Amino acid sequence: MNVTLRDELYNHAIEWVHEAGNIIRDKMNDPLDIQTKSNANDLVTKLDKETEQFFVGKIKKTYRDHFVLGEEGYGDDLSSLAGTVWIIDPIDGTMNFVHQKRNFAISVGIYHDGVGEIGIIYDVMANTLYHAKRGEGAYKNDVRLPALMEKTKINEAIIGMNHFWLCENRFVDERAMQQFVKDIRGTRVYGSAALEFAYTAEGIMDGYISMSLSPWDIAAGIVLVNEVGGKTTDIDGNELNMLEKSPILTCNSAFHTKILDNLQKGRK
Ligand code: 2AM
Ligand code: CA
Repeated sequence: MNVTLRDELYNHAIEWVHEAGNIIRDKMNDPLDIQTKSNANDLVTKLDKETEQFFVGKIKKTYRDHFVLGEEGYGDDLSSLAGTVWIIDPIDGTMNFVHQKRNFAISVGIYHDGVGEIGIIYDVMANTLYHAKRGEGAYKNDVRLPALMEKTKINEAIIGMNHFWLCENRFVDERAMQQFVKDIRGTRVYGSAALEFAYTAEGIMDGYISMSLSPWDIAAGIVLVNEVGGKTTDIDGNELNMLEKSPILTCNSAFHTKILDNLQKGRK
């Protein structure tokens, strides 16, 4: 992708993310009109939908030939990542948004011919912007994030994961995962995949695993994690298909094989 165009997209994306953040903060105490999607705990509100519509409106007006892949379905129905595709989660961590009014993020990944060029994750209530351009490093606000440290000791690792890994599940033997939790230093559950990717890029967690994430949950995060030398794959170590849901692992590259080995131990 042409560097001048990429810089322009980056500036527009950051401007729109801040505008959307202002709208969310202004309206979040109005009635949210909460509905459910795939199950009773998969929430969506009026503001998720309005925020996605805001982005689709801005993008389609400014870049007629760009595509949008968005969680709430106001974008395009894509069967390929050819061209420039904005992959957007208007509110990542909707349950946190509804119940806690914090710990949710706007996630915008911009891909060109399938390559992640720009990643932006905005923690709306903390007013913290994680942002990256491929090959130019990742930033938290104005501070460049250092490359992730070469770590070796899994017993010093903090891994983001939720309790579903420890209950009976269709991916791995829960007893193998219970042992994994004992072997590492600690686990964390933040409830926003985008923020968990951002924290992994920041190096305050060493990795994050999730059983089923969609492209909009991870598109921006992948670019951030790549820029600090981290690695993102599915839980078999395969490259992700960015048009499908996948079980995912993102982490400090030093731990990639070790975490995969643990996931494989009781693989069903
Ligand atoms: P969301 O808030 O945009 O739906 C919660 O652990 C994380 O998983 C959030 O990033 C959430 O994104 C994502 N997620 C993906 N699919 C989900 C589902 N079916 N139900 C709840 N959270 C889901
Ligand atoms: Ca969402």
